[in-house]
Amino acid sequence: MNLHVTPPGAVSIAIPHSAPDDRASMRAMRNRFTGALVALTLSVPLSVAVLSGPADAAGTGTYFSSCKRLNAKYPHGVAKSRAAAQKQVRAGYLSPKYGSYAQKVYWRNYKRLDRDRDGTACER
Ligand SMILES: [Ca+2]
Repeated sequence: MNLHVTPPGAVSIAIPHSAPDDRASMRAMRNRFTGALVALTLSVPLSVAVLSGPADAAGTGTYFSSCKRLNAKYPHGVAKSRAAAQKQVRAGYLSPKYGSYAQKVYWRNYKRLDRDRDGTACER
C-alpha cells in the first residue's frame, strides 16, 4: 500500500510512470542510436583503410606496361617492402628495389606485374 501525504501548500510534481508506449519509443530511440553508433564505428576504420591503402600509395609511381619495361629500369623488380625484398633474396634472386619510390611503383603495377602476389613485381 502506497500512501502519499501532501502537506497543504506544497507543490506536488507528478512524475508519470512510463507507459508501455513510452518504453517502446525509448527502445526504438535506443535502437536507432545503437544503429547509428554501429554504422559510425564500421565506417571510420573502413574510410581510414581506403585512404591509407595501396590506392593511396599508388599516387605517383610510374606505370609500366610489362615486366620487360619495368626490368629495364629495375633489373630485379620492385618490392613493396624490405621484408618482401629479403624474401626474394632467400629465394635465390638478386635484391629487388624497395625504397619509397620503388614501393610506389610496386603499388601502381602489382595487379598486372606481381601475379604470384609475393610482394615483388617482376622479380628475377
Ligand atoms: Ca612476384
